[in-house]
Amino acid sequence: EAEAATFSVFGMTCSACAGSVEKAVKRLPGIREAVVDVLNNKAQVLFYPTFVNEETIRETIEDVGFEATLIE
Ligand code: 9UX
Repeated sequence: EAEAATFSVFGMTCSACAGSVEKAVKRLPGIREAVVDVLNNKAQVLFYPTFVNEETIRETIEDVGFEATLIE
């Protein structure tokens, strides 16, 4: 079953920033959906914990160049 995770993402200043975060997260195995909201500095991800976990997703967002914190 898919699990949901929400991250705060800081440093995104335009919608293309959000697009690059979504693209990077969706490229990971085990991602069902990723939605990034530049206005609210949030990323919501549905994932399958057999294949990926919150920390891997968080690090992937940081690798794109933004500061990410798991909030729920
Ligand atoms: Mo927009 Mo984001 O020009 O790294 S893509 S600021």
